[in-house]
Amino acid sequence: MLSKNMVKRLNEHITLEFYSSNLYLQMSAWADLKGLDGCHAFLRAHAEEEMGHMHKLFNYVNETGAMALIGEIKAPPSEYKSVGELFQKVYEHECFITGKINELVAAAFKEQDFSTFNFLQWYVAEQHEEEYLFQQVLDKIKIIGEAGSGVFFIDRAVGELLRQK
Ligand code: OFO
Repeated sequence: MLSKNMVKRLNEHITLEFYSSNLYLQMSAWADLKGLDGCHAFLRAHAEEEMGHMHKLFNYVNETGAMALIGEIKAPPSEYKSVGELFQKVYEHECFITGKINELVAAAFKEQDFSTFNFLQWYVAEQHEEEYLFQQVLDKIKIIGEAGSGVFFIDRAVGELLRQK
């Protein structure tokens, strides 16, 4: 049985994971429009992953006798100056999500809700992987550079990262 406070916090996070999925789906449309097939596929796949994160939380809340609630989800931005700016925003968003997961973990620990504490460990590990993944993308963008045909090679490198997953 979850406390009211924990249900509220977990439900807020369900909405955030939904937003993450919409954010990357919207970004994939931007990439598609720019002819960046690798980035499009990568972001599209990541949007699906985020939906998985949302479902996992959604099920957990329901399994513990509370009701999962989807809150209001704001529209994600749709304009980016460059592929570099887009992935910088992705990285910043993932760091923000990591902070939110850390807050949840701290709250579960404080309440001695060890079931939720244990459940959240999956998200802790996942955030580590995601920050690493998007740091890799930013590194590649920095190395290749966006000038000239750089964007073509960045797109190829991002598509390759998806194949390695
Ligand atoms: Fe990108 O990990 Fe969920 O939000």
